This record gives sequence, C-alpha cells and structure tokens, in this order.
Amino acid sequence: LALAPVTGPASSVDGFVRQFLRNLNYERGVPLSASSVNDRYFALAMTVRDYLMARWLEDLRRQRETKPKGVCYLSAEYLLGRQLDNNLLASGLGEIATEAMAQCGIDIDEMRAQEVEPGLGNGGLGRLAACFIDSLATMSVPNVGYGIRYEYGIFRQTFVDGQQVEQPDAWLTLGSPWEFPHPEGARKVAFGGHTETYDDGGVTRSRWVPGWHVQAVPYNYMVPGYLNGRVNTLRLWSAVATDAFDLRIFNSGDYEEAVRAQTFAENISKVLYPEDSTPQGKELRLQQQYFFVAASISDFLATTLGDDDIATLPDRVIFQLNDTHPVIAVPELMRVLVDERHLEWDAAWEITKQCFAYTCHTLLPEALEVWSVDLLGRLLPRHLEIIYRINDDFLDEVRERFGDDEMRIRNMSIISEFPERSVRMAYLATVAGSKVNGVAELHSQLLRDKVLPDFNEFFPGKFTNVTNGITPRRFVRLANPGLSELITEAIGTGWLTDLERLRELESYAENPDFRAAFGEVKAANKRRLNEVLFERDGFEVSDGHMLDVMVKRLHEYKRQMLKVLHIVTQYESITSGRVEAADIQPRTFIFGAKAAPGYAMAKRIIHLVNAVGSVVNADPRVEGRLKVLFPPNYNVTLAERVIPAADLSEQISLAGKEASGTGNMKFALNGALTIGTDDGANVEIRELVGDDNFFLFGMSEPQVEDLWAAGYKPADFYQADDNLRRAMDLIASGAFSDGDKSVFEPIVSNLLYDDRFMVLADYSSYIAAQARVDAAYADTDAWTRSAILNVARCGFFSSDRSMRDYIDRIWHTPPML
Ligand code: 26M
Repeated sequence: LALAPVTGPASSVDGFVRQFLRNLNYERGVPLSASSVNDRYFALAMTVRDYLMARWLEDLRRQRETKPKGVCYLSAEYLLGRQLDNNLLASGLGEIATEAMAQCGIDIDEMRAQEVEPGLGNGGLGRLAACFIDSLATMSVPNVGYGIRYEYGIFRQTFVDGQQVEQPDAWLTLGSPWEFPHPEGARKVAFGGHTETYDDGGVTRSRWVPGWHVQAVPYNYMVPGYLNGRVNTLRLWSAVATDAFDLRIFNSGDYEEAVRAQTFAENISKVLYPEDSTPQGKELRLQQQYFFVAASISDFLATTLGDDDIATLPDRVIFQLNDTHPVIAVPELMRVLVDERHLEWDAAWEITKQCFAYTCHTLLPEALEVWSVDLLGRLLPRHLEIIYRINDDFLDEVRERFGDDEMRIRNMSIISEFPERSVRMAYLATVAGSKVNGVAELHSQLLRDKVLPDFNEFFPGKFTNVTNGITPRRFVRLANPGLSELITEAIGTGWLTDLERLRELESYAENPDFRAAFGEVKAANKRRLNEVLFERDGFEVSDGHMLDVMVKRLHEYKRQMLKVLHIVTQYESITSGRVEAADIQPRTFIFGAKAAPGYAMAKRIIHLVNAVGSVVNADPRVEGRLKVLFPPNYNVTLAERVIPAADLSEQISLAGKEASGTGNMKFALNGALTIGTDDGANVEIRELVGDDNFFLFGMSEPQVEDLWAAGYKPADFYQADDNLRRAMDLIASGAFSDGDKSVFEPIVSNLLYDDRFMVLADYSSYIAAQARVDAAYADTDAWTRSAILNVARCGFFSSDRSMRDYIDRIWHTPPML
C-alpha cells in the first residue's frame, strides 16, 4: 500500500502555504480574503495535522505488524492544554508555519489565541496523564491513552463580587481541528438488568442480561513525539444512544420518550465532574467510569488483539489505572474472559492480574473512592458478583496465611460494611494490580506504612514508587522560549529529551554574564505575563516586584489560607505602623485556583483572597509594596505564562497530605525558588537543589502525627503569636468585608477550633521562612544563582524519567525501534 511520503506535504514554506490554502478552501470552504480567524486557525491546524498524518498511519501499521507490548493508559481525565503550539513543536514546523503565515499576511499569534484549550481534567492527575502520553510518544513507546470526550470540560471560573461563579466550558462550540471521529468504531456498552445462570452443554455459566445500552463513539487525537516522527493515539469516548434504543422507541411512536432516551444516553459524556478529591458516589460518575473502561477494553481486544489467543493478552498490553476512577476495568476484564471467552475463573484471574497496575494519587481518606453495593448492583450486577468472588478468593488466601484473624479480614476486605455496604475501589485495585505505586517517595512510603500496611505485608514487592514528572517540551520549551534559548546556547541541544543534561548548567551559575542573561529572561517573562494579565483581566502589574505565586486547586490541605495569613500579616504590620513599608521587599502575590462548586469552605477562601486583594490593592499605605492578583479561570494556558515569570513558588501543604505535586516541579525547572513544606515531591526537589536553594518550613510528617496524638489545639497557637492574632483579628473584624463580621467568620472559627490542616501550627515557621525569602531576594545575584541551580538540578523531574521508571519496573514495554 502506498503511503504518503514521510516528508509530508508541508515541509517547506511554499508547500505549507499551498496546503494551508488548500485546507482553507476545500475543508473550510472559504477564500483567504473572506476567512475568519477560526477558519484560518482550523486550516493551519489541519496543515500541521496533514504533516503528522503519514507518521501516524505508519506507526499504526507497524504496530499492527510487529505486535509489540503496549501501554493502555486508562484515565478519566486528560488536561491537555492547547494543541497547536505543541504539535508545531513536535513536528518541527514552527518556523515554517510562522513564515508561511507571514507570507499569507496572517498573524500566527492571533490564531494561537483562537484555540480553546481542552480542559478535560481537574488538576494534577489529569495534567499528569497528558505529560505521560507526551513522554511515551517521545520515547517511541507504543501507547493508547483512553478516556472520555467530555462535551464540557472543567468549568470556566468567573468572579462576581469576589465570589466564584461557574460557567460551562463549551470548548467544542467552534469545533476542534484535532479530533478524528470514528463512528464506525463505536462500541456498545451495557448497563443495568440482571444476571442469570444457564447450561452451556453441561457447563453451568453465568451471564449478564443488561437492561440498557449506549454507544461509545471514539474520537482519536494525535499524540506526536518530539521531533522523532512518532505519533501515538489518544482515544476519547463520546456517548450516543444506540440504534436499538432509538428503534424500539420510534416503533412505539413516542417522540418525547425517544428524545428523553437520547438525552439520557448522551448525558454520560456530557460533563467532567469538577471535584478533585471528594467523590460523591454519584451514579452518573460510575456510569462514566464504566462507560469509558468497557469501551476501551472492548476496543483493545477488537482492534489490537484481534484473533490472537486471549492467553497472550499479558504479552500485548498493560492497563495502567490512573487512580481508582477506572478500576471497574478489573471486573470488566474478568467478565469478558469468563462469561464471553469462556475461560476458567482461575485462568482468567491469572491473566487479569498481569494486565493491570494501579497508581494511587492521594492519602486523604475522604478521597478514597467507594461505591455502594446497592448502586453497583443496580448498574452493574454481574460486576458486583465478580467483585464478591474476587474478594472471597482473596480473603481465603488471607485466612490461609494469617488464620482467622477477623480484625485483619475486616480491614482487608474489598467490601466494607460501614457506614453502608460498599466496594473499596483502592483495595480492589491493589488486589488485582501487578504493581501499586505512589507518586513521590514520601507518598509511596506513607501508602505502604499508613494506608495499606496489611496489603504491603501480604504482597511483598507489589508496592513501589514512581515519582511524578512533567514534560519539558510544554513546560520549558513552549512556556519559556527565552530560557530554552539560553540553555541551548550554553549546553547545546539534546537537553529537551535528556533533561538530566541540565546539570551542565551548574557551572554557569557562577558566570556573571550568564546570570545577567538569566535575570533578563525572567524580567522578559514577567513582561509577557503582564501583557496577558492586562489583556484578559485588565490587571496592571508593578515593575520590580518579587512575583510570589500560588497556583493549584483550592483545597484546605493545600493551605491557601497560610498564604492569606502571610499577606494579611504584612499588610497589618505596615498599616499599623509597626513596620516601614520601605523595609519590606515589594511583592506581587498571584493566586490561581478553582474550587469544587460544592466545596463551601474552599469558595469562602476564594472570596477572602479577593477581598484581601481589593483592600490591599486600594490602600495607598502599601502602594508599590504589596499587590494581590487573582486572575480567574486558572488553566494550562495561563500556567504557561505565570510559571516562567515566577520568582517564588508556594508549595505549602500540610506535610503528608500532598501526594506529589507537579506544579512544584514546573516552577523549579523555570527558575523559581520554592518555599515549601517537607511534603510530596518537595522532599525530592529539596534534596536535589540543596537546602541553600530551597526555603523549608513547617512540621515534618512525623511531627504532624505527634501533634495530632498530643491533642492539637489551634487556639493555643493563636494566643501565643502576636502577629497571628493580629492577622486573624483583622479578618474577623470585618476589615475585608465592609465591616460585616459574619462573612469570613466561618473561616476564622474553623481555623481556631478545628484546623484539620494545621495552618496555625505552621504559621510562625512560615512567616520566619518568608523573612528569609525577603532577605535572600535583596541579593539579586545570589538569588539568580540559586534559581539557575534549581533549573540545573531538577532534570530528574522530566516525565520522560517517570516513564522510564514505569517501563522498567512496572510495564516492561520496550520502545519500538
Ligand atoms: C473523584 C470522584 C468524582 C469526581 C472527581 C474525582 C476525582 C478527580 C480527580 C478525584 C481525584 C482527582 O484527582 C486527584 C489529584 O489530582 N491528585 C493529585 O495527583 C497529582 C498527580 O499525581 C499529584 O501531584 C497531587 O499531589 C495529587 O493531589
């Protein structure tokens, strides 16, 4: 079969222009002279697509031919960010495209701005999935990312009177040039109904008699490797009503019912749930999970395993479970193997165990997913039976090893009895998975010791760590072109795919010219940030300020409140005359954070940040010294501007609560210094960059445990620290709410009398660390030296390294040559 030439139609400026115009005319149906920005954006994207297409088809062909073992990454979320620049970079077409657009009299930046980012994730977990598939493509590892094509991604955040208001994220309104729908590849997904046994030629078997179905329609997205001619696939499923469904209703002549059924089916992929830590046990969420997982397994078996012996499945695939969200895949594969392929239970279980591995992303008990048996039994009755059988067999093994230790049995059972009978998805994943990993050293250790100690004892060698990483292509090369150029000038090319080579920058930290150039890049990045903040939010940013940044989901454990207390302390100490404004380091504080719509305390904290900002920014007594900016709708696109401009990275979670963090890595690799607790991957960042280049504060995880055990009384800390008392009192006085004391009272009393995340206990240590930050920033040269060392020493945090760890220790999937 003849393939398009590997160079593609667009690899010269002339060729690019021709292909662009062809796409504009024949795909968009408009002449250049009458084209809209969106038309031109589409035509440009399609031209990049055309170039990548030959490689994509070639990769798919080779994979069909050589049948390598591949990774199926199962994730309910992929927080991709904009695609145009990423794909231009990966294809090496950036300069050609810019030149070609110029020849057409088009400003390519205008088209960049036209792209609506696909926000199909909440935060760290979804962005991690996006970084991982980028790395796998770049490392030539065969991979399909499976997920859900939500019609509405993470909500768009606006502020009304300082309070969060959510708007639907209609990212598909103008269409997406990056997706390839394949309705012919739709898979039928069943739900509901009941189970029964039947006689199959003398063998008694179980089967599922579903109550209803939906169609899962795949949309493919290209995942190009960086300049390596590889393209992997991201396959996202969209729900539509089945023909059968429609027909039955059409025949009954009930039009309204037909429309209702259609809507019901299509609801499944309608919207991303915006919670990122507290699962609500909502039925639609379970429908989403089973929907994408069942479609993905069925798809893999049909398109990739084909007619090959089902027993070879473990040689062909590993399904990586991104948190518990896709764990229903375990009983689904068992169902397929036992009920549909008629394997013996034990043989099926041996295969299943080899085909899954599980990544845990949390330690918060409330974030561990459980599904009520009642709900599961209604929606997936056969899966519930299978889960019971897995649990029975497992607990038999536990009894065999440990005797009738009922306490242990109850603790290890996949089925929990309280407060209602339910399935613990993390336990199911742990029992089924060939490996279980945490996402940073500390987190993995706590997982073994605190969350799943019985399982760690029972399955020696099953638990492992893979520290998270980030893709340097998007978060260094694309987000920080200035720094990238500087690095390449110093150490040559190659570092973008071998990030440990940044070590070669260490000696440049001692070079005054390099430091000056590095400082100039940071200053230019601040100007770049100011431009977008002015354009999108009308913010005016002061020159010469330290940029102190805290961007991440709003959650009490992340402790945005600690940051607020620091700001209020500085503000209070100046306005009360105890500190001269001239004596503090001028700072601009930037927040970015979305709160889950149902998380009242988080929303109140957002309100408080905005309220403090309004007062501080309007007070002439701190003018030019303190500024608080909270641009709404923090997303990947904004992150790409904010992070490269930052001087100080706030990573201030209570020790033991942030599993890893990945923003922390992005900041360090862009030359911000971290003020942080000994939590998640902060621990590893500090080990690598060295104590002198990291502002550590707060209790360690064991100290947190001790304080809890001793009986934590936050009010004692309030009483003992004058600054803390003044800051809390100022908030409580109504100073940030027009005198209305009630507005922020719930925050204040929560801190005083509950304070689950020990904000008050770490306050004094935090303030002291911030004083060290102020002093350090005053010595610009020393600060820049530290910043360079942060970049030089954080190559470890490339997601390429994370992928290598998964490959070597969990997946055993060699790259394709
Ligand atoms: C669950 C049920 C219903 C709706 C949503 C969820 C849900 C969605 C996302 C629960 C958790 C979700 O994500 C958790 C998360 O993002 N964890 C973060 O994972 C990162 C990558 O490993 C880590 O760096 C962060 O520390 C960790 O908080």
